[in-house]
Amino acid sequence: MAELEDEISSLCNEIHEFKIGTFENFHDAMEGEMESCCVNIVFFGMAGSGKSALINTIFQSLGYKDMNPAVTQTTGKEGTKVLDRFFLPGNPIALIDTRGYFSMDTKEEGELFRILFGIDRPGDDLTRDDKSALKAKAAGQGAHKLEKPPLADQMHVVIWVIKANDIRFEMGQYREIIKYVQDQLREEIITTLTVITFDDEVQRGPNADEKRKRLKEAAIEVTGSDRKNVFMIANSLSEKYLDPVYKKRVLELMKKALTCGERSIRMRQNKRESPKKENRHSESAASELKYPTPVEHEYEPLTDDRKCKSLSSDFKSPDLSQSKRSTETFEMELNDNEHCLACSKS
Ligand SMILES: Nc1nc2c(ncn2[C@@H]2O[C@H](COP(=O)(O)OP(=O)(O)OP(=O)(O)O)[C@@H](O)[C@H]2O)c(=O)[nH]1
Ligand SMILES: [Mg+2]
Repeated sequence: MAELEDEISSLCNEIHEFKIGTFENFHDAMEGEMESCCVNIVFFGMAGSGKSALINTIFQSLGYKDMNPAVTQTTGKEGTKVLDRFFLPGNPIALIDTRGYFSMDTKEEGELFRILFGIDRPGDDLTRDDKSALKAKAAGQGAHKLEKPPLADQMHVVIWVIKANDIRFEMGQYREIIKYVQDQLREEIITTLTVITFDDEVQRGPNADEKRKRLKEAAIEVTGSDRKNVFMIANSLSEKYLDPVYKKRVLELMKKALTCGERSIRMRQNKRESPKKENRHSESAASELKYPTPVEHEYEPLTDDRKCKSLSSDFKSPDLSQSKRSTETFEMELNDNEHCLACSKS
């Protein structure tokens, strides 16, 4: 127990001390690009899967006992309807809460990509009406068609939240729902971490360990997350108590999100066609300045731990197949035992 407490305290300290550049060197950053840049961690998932509760659990795990910033369904409200952003006090870390999905139709998918690329801004209404249908139609199916704001305003890591006892998940329907999104995230070099919530209910049911194993396997297949990027937790429903085992997992999730987020920023900077060409500023200036869309899809989704070669013959998206592909080899320095972040499977 004392060992667990030590691990928790050490993880907590590491996160509290996090500054941009803790895990990566941003050699290819444009002048001014990293100033006031946060690691943007976005939470996606089906409605009611526990995204907002997870944000509150993260605050609790980091010792902010009196903070429950995200609106959960238990507060008598319907759930998240506005794109919300919560900063961890004193850290360049932003947690972005989104509205839950129901079917991942074109409206919902379009909304997901607009959030991912910083086109929908914190505070924006996420009502899915005719206006959002028009926006989705205008972009078409394919996020690469959207003009993107500066990288600092885009999302850098995705946490996909799945409710353990969601029947659609158990029946394998999620696979269809998020396949296209998963391909796009990989293409954009954005790692997906998966959190399976409601572990307390799994624990109470029969054959809990067996069920956990099955759920984990299914999650790996559905979200494309690496095995070590799947976390099973029970959210903290009372402000007072969170099981230390879950607390440690939540802190490990956060540390992983920060390393993945920083690496996504570095790799996306590295793959830009003309880095350092011009100053890029963050959010405040973003509304006034128009930057050329960074050249995306230069390289195929990365597939190997140490070398990521381009030119995929089996990449399915018709739109992407028309985009320019480089024949160069894209090499990355990875630490031992680490996987290329863009690779979802080891
Ligand atoms: N037992 C249990 N309940 C949970 C857990 N996580 C969330 N809940 C409850 O499930 C309900 C939905 O949680 P939210 O966090 O509001 O879900 P959401 O994904 O943000 O929902 P939307 O914003 O509508 O998409 C709330 O009543 C939470 O208290 C969990 O791990 N275990
Ligand atoms: Mg919510």
